[in-house]
Amino acid sequence: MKMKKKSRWVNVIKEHCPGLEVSSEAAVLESHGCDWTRFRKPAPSAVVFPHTVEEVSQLVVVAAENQIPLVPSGGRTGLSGGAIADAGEVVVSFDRMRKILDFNGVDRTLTVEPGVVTQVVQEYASQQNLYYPVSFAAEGSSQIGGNIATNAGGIRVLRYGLTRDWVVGLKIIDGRGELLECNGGLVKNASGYDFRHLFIGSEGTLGFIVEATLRLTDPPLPSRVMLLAVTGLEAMMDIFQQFNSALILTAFEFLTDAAMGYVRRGQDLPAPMGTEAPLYAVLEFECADAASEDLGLRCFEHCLEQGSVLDGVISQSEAQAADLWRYREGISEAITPFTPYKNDLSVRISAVPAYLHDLDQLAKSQYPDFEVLWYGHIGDGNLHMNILKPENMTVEDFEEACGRVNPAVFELTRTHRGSISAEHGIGLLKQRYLSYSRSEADIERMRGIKAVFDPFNIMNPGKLLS
Ligand code: 2HG
Ligand code: ZN
Repeated sequence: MKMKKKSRWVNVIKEHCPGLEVSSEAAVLESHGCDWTRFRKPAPSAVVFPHTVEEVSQLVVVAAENQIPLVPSGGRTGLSGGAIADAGEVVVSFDRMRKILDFNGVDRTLTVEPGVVTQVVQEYASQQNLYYPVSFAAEGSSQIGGNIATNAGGIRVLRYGLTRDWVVGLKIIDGRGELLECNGGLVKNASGYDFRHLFIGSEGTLGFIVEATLRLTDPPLPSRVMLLAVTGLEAMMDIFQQFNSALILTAFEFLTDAAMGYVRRGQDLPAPMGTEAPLYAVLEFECADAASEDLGLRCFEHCLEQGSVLDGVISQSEAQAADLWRYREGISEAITPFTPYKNDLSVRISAVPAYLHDLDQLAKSQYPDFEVLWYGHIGDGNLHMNILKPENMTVEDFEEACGRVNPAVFELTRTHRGSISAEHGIGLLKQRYLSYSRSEADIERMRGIKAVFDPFNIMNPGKLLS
């Protein structure tokens, strides 16, 4: 794309959207032209900050008429490059659309603009004595529009499901600039195709979310968090089975000893217990009374006797629970300085041991010179495989080296009937591997759906689908 054409785009937008806030400041282009991935250089031609739905619509109409590619931008905490603008696109930031629009105590719903931060939703719900359960490490800066566009998961999916399960209404501006109202907050609505679910997880490729109505639920029961030193993978799955059948688990996560080392060094955390182990589990269970706590301790003792657990700690207060969570939730931030190449893989829960065993063998043979860290939401069958960049290697060479092994990783994932993206999306970085998880016929159907909602191919073009 020639620079002349790109700068014309900005002028066209300025001319036809006179009230729209537009920035071409270098620092803003740099900050808003990418997400948390560090494998592409941000190079948008402008960042626009609409304040209203009408401004978004007007912008898209102008973009459609002039073939201007638009990249939606929320909290930019994504890990697949879904919010990267590296080819002169115009970034559409939702930073100025941060209002909570309505709370309905009878319906137990909260209607918000897309730029509202996830944690603000959680806090608002809790002030109403209700609960928004989607939770993950980036919740302090991620925005609800981005959560919905990527169907964000996190640590409590095991108990509460994904973002998809909490969206009861959406307003969308599609690729023609038209407003779509999806489901309007209804619990039941059997009136045909539910477009809402097409937009959830579409990574901004079909339309932009301009309003969302979220379902809230009862506040959670008190809980306890345990951090367990675990002897191996089979043992990990036994422990999951034990606790899951005796108690109501709200999370079941794992990390390897290497990941433990990085999070401790990166976050300056003390050893959680006197014993070291190849794997650690962080689990959380509902604990309304002494009987549940007893049951939790009995499960722990049983695992200890069986030899699957070597040691463990249990929280006695909310502060201690938060401290234990840091060993799991702090990993991603702690390893960021090592420019990790991320694969976010999933298989059915029952397939985890065989899959992880094969994957680990593959990693050892294919990445002999790289350090590979494992952690993730093992109770959902979701593994985060992070390959750390050696200090003396360029980002380009490192990405290429990881890319050479990807086909084997994804082929193995296909063999185990899993997915190449569990919760981070396809974005820019995983797009060329989509066919490992979706058939050519499926991809063709997706293209057909995109053409319906985005006939001019201006909504986050080049992401998800090529
Ligand atoms: C997590 O579960 C996030 O911590 C980030 O999904 C995963 O760093 C990653 O690969
Ligand atoms: Zn995760």
